[in-house]
Amino acid sequence: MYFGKAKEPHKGGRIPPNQNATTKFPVLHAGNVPHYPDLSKWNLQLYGLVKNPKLLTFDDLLHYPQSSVTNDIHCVTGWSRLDNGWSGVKTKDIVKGIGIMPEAKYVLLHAEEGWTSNVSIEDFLAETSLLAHTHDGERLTPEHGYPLRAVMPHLYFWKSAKWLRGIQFLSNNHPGFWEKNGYHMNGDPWKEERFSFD
Ligand SMILES: Nc1nc2c(c(=O)[nH]1)N[C@H]1C(S)=C(S)[C@@H](COP(=O)(O)O)O[C@H]1N2
Ligand SMILES: [Mo]
Repeated sequence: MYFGKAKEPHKGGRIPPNQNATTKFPVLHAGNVPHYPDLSKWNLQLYGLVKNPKLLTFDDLLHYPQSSVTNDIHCVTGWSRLDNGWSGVKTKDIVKGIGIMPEAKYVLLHAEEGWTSNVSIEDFLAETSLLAHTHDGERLTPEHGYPLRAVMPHLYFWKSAKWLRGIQFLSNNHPGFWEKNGYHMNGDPWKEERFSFD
């Protein structure tokens, strides 16, 4: 349920209920924008319920298969941005060789400053889920998550952690930053899973 606006019919089937398309790219986050003048200080940790934990540098990441996808993003505050071009590494490619254990059912994404978001392992490994370094042909700007962000377009955009630093595989569903503050554990925009009471 969403109290902000009257219900509208889906527009052309691409805009989830009670969302409005914008051509702008709003910037939304809690906390500060990190800056990396030197990418050698950045790394990405894959850990938790995996047989082979990994610590990847940005250069390692560029040696994985690179994918480009176009998709629509839907922010829980009501804006949707259509036709975003993203490039990076698909989540299903980044997990190759880490040996995810069968008990791993959830993923907690860790960003700078301790910010987190939680998703099911199916949502994390969805065909459309990407770890992106590029948006519409340009490297991410600091505000939009440089050097690496998650993009899971089938969920509200708050799940898509900017400034990603860790991917933790867990047996239980740990609420992330917004989820602890009343946002939905799943966050499917087509079902309007905005708040935990929806
Ligand atoms: N690390 C981090 N990632 C985050 C957030 C945040 O506060 N911190 N906010 C989320 C929210 S609520 C949204 S809508 C999108 C916004 O991404 P954008 O600023 O690139 O549009 O980032 C998501 N990722
Ligand atoms: Mo958001």
